Amino acid sequence: MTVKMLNELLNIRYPLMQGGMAQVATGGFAGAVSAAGGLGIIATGGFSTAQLREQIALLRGRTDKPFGVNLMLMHPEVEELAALIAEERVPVVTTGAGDPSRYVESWKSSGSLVIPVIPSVALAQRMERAGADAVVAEGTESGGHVGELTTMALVPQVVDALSVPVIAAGGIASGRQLCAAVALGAIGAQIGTVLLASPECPIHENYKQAVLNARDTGTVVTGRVSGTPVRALKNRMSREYLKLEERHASREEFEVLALGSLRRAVFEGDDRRGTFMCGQVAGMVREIRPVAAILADLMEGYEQARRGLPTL
Ligand code: TUI
Repeated sequence: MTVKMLNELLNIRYPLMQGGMAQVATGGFAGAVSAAGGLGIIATGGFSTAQLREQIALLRGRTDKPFGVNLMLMHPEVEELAALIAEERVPVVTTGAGDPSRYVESWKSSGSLVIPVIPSVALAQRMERAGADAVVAEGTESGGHVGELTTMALVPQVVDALSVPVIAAGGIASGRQLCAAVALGAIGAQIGTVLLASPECPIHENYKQAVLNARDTGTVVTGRVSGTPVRALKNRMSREYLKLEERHASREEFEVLALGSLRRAVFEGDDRRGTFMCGQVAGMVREIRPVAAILADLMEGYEQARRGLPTL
């Protein structure tokens, strides 16, 4: 039986889609990913409903390739954003940080493919029952809001539990890792961290440099004890956060520290008070390369890895 890979499912060149990337993934950036042959995705985290409408128009003005919108379900305007996504007939909808079940019908009836991002088998099964066309199984290696399981443990368990296709995410920055994800039963991969180091990515230069400088152990998860677990680069901000967690600080103290911290990283490059969301593969990212080169290298590395697998 031949498997339909992500590129065929989405009618794009490569089996690669971009992660949600709150505050980062504008219409311009997502358009660059789609133009390069992946699936670019506009993030809603950081945009109002009116701004999302503008970003979709901007992307559509630059490329007629398929694209997606990621609905961050903790967004204060979640209902309005969900309605706009249906109205705009966005080709692909991904979701994060919650259960999108109640919107799936409306998106599907307006013609979208619905691909929720999930961190566990139970949520994956709930998404299949709600009518999802596929799921992204995202391991804790990812940047941003993460679950507990690693990609290696999560992906095959989700593949075995579902009949719809599974896309792997978390810890994928090279062709070798894409090949491993396909070996686990995924039809493609969602990538984020590796795309931060591109000229097209609209983050502050300090953010890019911090990713380039990071080593394998350069990220940490804050909020595992209190609230929402988020993986980001280790810096003064994450250390302060962990200190608050150790002494079981109040919700207000966390809010004062964390409120606006992603914006301070993305727009100001503030290494002291910013949250530089980033995955564990930061240690593999060594240079700034155009998005098209990043995607092409991933695919070349994939073919090399496939051919290089030893027969036992
Ligand atoms: O959503 C992500 N990654 C994100 S969202 C984000 S924006 C943000 N900023 C600050 C604090 C929190 C969020 C940055 N990165 N990945 C997909 C993902 N979804 N990871 C975990 C989940 C998830 C968690 C709970 C999905 C469903 C879920 O359901 C709970 C329930 O039962 O409703």
